[in-house]
Amino acid sequence: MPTIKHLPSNTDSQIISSILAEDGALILDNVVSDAFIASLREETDPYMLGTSNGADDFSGFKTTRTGGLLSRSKKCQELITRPDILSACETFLAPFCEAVQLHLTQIIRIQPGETAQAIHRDKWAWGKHLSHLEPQFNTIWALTDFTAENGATRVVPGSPTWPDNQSIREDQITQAEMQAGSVLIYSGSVFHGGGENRSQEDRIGINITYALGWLRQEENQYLSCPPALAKQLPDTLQKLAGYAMGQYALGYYTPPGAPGEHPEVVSPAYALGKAVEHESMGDLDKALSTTQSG
Ligand SMILES: O=C(O)CCC(=O)C(=O)O
Repeated sequence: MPTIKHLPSNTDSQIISSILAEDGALILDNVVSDAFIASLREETDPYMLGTSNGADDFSGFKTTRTGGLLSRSKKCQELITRPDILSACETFLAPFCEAVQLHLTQIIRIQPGETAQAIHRDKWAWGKHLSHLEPQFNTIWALTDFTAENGATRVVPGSPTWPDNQSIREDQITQAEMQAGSVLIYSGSVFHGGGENRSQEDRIGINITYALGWLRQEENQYLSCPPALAKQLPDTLQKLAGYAMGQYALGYYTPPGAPGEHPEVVSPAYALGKAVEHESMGDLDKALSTTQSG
């Protein structure tokens, strides 16, 4: 039976990055406290409990998925911007981008009687066009213990470089068993899926994922967290959500209005009331030096 490495919460980002490249997944044990989880659940349980089950096999007929956590939960905001996680994420994705972004936030509650989800790669969200690169850095924070019985994530360690059409045998799959407060970190390339819940309790995790800054986000952050809400967020979160240029010329917009009322070509930061350089599409020097050196 393959295994997932368990590492201490203070593991260096370089080590996380290299294990992730090879194994596709690892667990950091006991990163957040019971008190942290209790506060997070106080903020998010009302939304989770008001969420209907999935409408198809992949989403899970006995699974609820609750998003929009960027604006709904301050504790979730803390998880998103943890310096240790962001540093590991940036190290891992650095070969493929100049900036990372928030990809999705989702509380996944797998309820008793749920069957195992199909094994898949998360990067298939973009179709099968990205087989040559690593677009994603993913986390699932355990809000309850994750056990083999209650549906701990099924993972195929060592699978990031396998072909997309690889058939997966049961003996190549293990489960991310971990205590509440631990986090499963996994790549967009590793084969994995939600587990079957044979227990009498819910398995609850909070899935926070990041992606290359030049890709489309799975959860549309501009709609889940529109400017009126994004204005209230700290700067780091605004940028991660996408209220910043992705790189030169990437993501600018033209504010609607009367002729001459607004500058013509601006960073999304303008929508938050921030002063931006007039008709600037970002840092051209940086873009050119990246192109030349790349
Ligand atoms: O909840 C889990 O353990 C994994 C879920 C998953 O892989 C997915 O929904 O894509």
